[in-house]
Amino acid sequence: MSQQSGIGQDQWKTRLGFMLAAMGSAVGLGNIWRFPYVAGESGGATFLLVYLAFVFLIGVPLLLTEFSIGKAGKMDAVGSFKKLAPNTKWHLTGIMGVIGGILILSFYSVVAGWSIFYLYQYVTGAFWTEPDGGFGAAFDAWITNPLAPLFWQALFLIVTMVIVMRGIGSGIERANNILMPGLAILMIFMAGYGMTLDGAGEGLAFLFTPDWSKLADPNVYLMALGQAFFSLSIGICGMLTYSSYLKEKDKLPAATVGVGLMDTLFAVIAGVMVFTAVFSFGVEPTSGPPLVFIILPSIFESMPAGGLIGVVFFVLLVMAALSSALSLLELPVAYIHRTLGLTRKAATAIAGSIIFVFGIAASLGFGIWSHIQVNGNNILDMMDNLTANIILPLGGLLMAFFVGWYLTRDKAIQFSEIESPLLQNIWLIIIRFVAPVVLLIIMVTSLLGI
Ligand code: VAL
Repeated sequence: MSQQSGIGQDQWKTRLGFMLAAMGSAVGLGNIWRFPYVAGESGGATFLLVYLAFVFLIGVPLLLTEFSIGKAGKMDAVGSFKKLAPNTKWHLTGIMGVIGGILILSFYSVVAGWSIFYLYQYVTGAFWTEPDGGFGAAFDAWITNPLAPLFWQALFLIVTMVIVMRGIGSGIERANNILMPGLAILMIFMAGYGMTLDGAGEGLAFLFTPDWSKLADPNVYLMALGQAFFSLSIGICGMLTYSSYLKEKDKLPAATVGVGLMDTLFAVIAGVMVFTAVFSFGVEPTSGPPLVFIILPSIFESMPAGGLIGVVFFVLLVMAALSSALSLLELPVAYIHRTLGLTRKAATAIAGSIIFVFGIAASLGFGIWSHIQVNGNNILDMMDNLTANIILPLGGLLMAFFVGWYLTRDKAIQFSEIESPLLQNIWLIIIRFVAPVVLLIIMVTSLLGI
């Protein structure tokens, strides 16, 4: 335990441990479940291009901004703002982050629960052959079932809670030390396998040959921005919370770039893995959220040893979901732990229960509450859109203003730990001008429905 960190928080044992945990937070369902279908719906390679531009132009500098606040504040999302800006309203950014984290994990755990159930179906061999009525009907029957998905969702949340209860070094860090290398090996294997399929070239073309006319579609920008924020876990203060557990000597800039690069690499590898399979079996890449639950199982079924491939795929999906869920849960846990003065275990039990209650709504939104819709979006879609397209970019914008404008230039640079004067200036220009302007334009455009 270090006295430098607030409320006797424990710390990452090593810088690598922090990096793996932050990568674990970034790489998740966002890369494997969300990225391929959002890219498929929003223009494939054109989307990828805009996405990459956002990740490196805005995402990575904002990630460093978020890390800087946490490392300097050394407390949870709300406490860090209070410490760095006492008697101001800046801590509301942290509160919004805590709410955002709770909302994301609520729907995230639904999809993670489906993933564990699918894994179970592959392990028992039930999905090695097509179920009666096909994989589409099986998926529909599954998600509309009111009770069974809740069981798997609860199981996922319990595993996440047990790890978080054990703390930073012995819980979250240790779990990510196993999850992340395992995930990397499985994903590289799957993408490599995808490339050997006949017709894989078409999938690669879809992902890597841009259609320039799509650049005129404003929706592509909103979706790419939302995806960049979601994927890098920026704007909800989960990364801020993680960086508050860093030791003073562990520097931020290299870790930030490492996380950005790895997350992007994982998204591209997931894209290769999914689209090579999708195109080699002649199915539509634009089938939306069910892509990995309907299309991929049908493809696995017609592959040699497809059942085993299914096992590997769903193992990796569950691992990715778990490593991200740890950061989403740690965010409210750290806050509740400090403000209510509870033990970590009690704080985790409270946060996990709140999340499960919201999660029930997201799950039932596919079945008995499917009549609750806004603009054709069910409860899960609403939570997803509200967080990815509004709360995350708004959180990012507020953090950019906080570090770029509220803090003095010297403080901002000191907290960022960037050493090169050139990079310091570039980073400041981005967080002061470029990121706010781009974020505002995209958010206003989307709110006005232009
Ligand atoms: N960044 C993660 C993901 O891409 C979570 C934390 C939203 O899935």
